Amino acid sequence: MPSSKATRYEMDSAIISKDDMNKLYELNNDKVLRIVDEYIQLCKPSKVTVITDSPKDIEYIRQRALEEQEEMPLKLEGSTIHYDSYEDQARDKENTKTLIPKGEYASPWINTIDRGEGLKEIMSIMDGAMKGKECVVRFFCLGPKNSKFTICALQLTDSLYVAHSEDLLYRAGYEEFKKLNGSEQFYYLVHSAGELIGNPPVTKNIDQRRIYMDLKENRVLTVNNQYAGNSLGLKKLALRLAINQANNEDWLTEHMFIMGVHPEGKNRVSYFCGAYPSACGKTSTAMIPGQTIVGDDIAYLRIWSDGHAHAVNIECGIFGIIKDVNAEDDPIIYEALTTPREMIFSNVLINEGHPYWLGMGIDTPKDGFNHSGNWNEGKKDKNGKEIPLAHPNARYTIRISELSNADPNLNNPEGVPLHGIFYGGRDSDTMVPIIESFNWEHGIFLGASIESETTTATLGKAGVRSANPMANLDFMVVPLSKYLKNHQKLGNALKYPPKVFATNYFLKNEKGKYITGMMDKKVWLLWAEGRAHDDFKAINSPIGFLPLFDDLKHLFKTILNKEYSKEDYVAQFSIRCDKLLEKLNRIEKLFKKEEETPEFFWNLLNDQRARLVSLQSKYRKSTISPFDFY
Ligand code: SPV
Ligand code: MN
Repeated sequence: MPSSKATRYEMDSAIISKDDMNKLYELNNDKVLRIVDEYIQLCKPSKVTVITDSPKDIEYIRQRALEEQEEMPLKLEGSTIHYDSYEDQARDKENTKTLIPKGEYASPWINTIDRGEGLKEIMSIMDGAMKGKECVVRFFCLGPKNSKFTICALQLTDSLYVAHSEDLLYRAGYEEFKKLNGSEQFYYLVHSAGELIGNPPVTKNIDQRRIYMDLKENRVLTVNNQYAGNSLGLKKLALRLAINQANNEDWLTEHMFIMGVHPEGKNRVSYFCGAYPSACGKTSTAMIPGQTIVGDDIAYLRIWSDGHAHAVNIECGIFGIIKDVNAEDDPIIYEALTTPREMIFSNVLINEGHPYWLGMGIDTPKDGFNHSGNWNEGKKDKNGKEIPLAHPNARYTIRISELSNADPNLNNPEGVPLHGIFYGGRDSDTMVPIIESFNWEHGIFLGASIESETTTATLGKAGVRSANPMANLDFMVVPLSKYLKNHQKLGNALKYPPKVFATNYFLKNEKGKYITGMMDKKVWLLWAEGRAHDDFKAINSPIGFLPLFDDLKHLFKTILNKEYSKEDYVAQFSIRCDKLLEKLNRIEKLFKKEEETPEFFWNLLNDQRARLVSLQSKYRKSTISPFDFY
């Protein structure tokens, strides 16, 4: 029970100042005090600093990150560079585990460890992990302030880079914590980069890297890492806590962008969310020219009184892949990254104080400093692998408000009403570029069937096809069956459920060449927006609603000034029955592993299969042209 006057803790005055103690007392929250006390005792930092929302405190973090060389200033004013260890360049799936109490069911793809055992292990690794370092105590707010969506989060970290990144990525929450009025309803995230080595200092004991989710306590403990996907409590770590919470309530936590779509000459904006696995075009969809961005990574969705689902971006910044950001393909981000402002580059090449990355569209230097240290072209790592000039998963961290296409509703406590949802994968030979689901439940089926080829954003081999329901599988901490039922429940409670679309930007021909252009996604997007307003008719095909040729031809001409041919249409929108049936088999196999996959899901899968089989036998061929349905 929260008390009206928080207990006075006797923390060691040699490591925490009276002023800082008072900042904690002012929150009037016993649980905050308890947590800070417990983890100081465990991690044993030599200093503890409490950071409020004041500009002075925030500036302190910026300065300290530079002093500790966790970041180094670059020539472009306001920008800095941070490096993670050569072996710490992506999310570590293997050592990211959910603590499961004995006897509780967990889906087979959730990486788990017995709660008691896991806590014992990580507490022992964290014991003394902050020795000789400063621990900062930070307060943030997931989602806009003063909103039904708001979740407060407390972060303890000994990484000034983590603390600084969170300033760019999350809303300040010290004042929001006061409003909790002593309530224990908040997440807490404790991180230590552990022992550091080298210059710039990077995590030494990578083999002791652990990221453990404790749903029972709404906490995440993470140690011996720096890469943001493993270290930033509020990002993929709080995402997992929120997935758990949402699935025990009546809302959704999704790995989704949120964008405003602005069809020309129509005087309306329609909001869309989209879930794509890493490096499958998510940020580039959210950044399509002429549209506005609310968020690029994580959304909360709630049933709203106007009958729509409303969505908020839980973040207010972007931790984006920098590879292939260039003036032509990503003009808005490129412009932001090459003009002065506060931003953090990570794991890119630095030469004479300027950052360089893969695919930036300009001549790049043959030497400099990168995630491997001093670098020159041809340098190999200890496994004999040639080191590229920057890591393919190198990143930039920037505030959305710094972008010219920031949506005015970014911080709206009501969120934005959703008209559509996109699911996208990376698939060279099966799915059409865009398809609309028959209805909400069929949309769940499309989302649950996302497959993609693995990328460099997770450790391990790249290029392997894997299923990734709702692009959220990496973060799943509840049984998939429960998650699907929760989706079903939400849509059924909505008067106006969003229309659901599956996209695939990666379709190739037999020669292995992409058969859609980089910017074609703008056409798919505006077709979907039009469908949400009944502007276009569609083909009722066995796998969902397909666009009509004339509509696409018109959209290609008006949006991209491109001639769209019947040959393009047939190559892109033919239904590949054999491939689709193979895909269904893979999906079936996956969901059979799950206990209690809901019946509606099996019905959808079986119906889809039956429709494909009968289509194939009707036409006596396995690839059916969309014109056959005219
Ligand atoms: C992703 O990989 O999905 C990201 C970056 O958004 S990370 O923080 O690594 O999750
Ligand atoms: Mn992501």
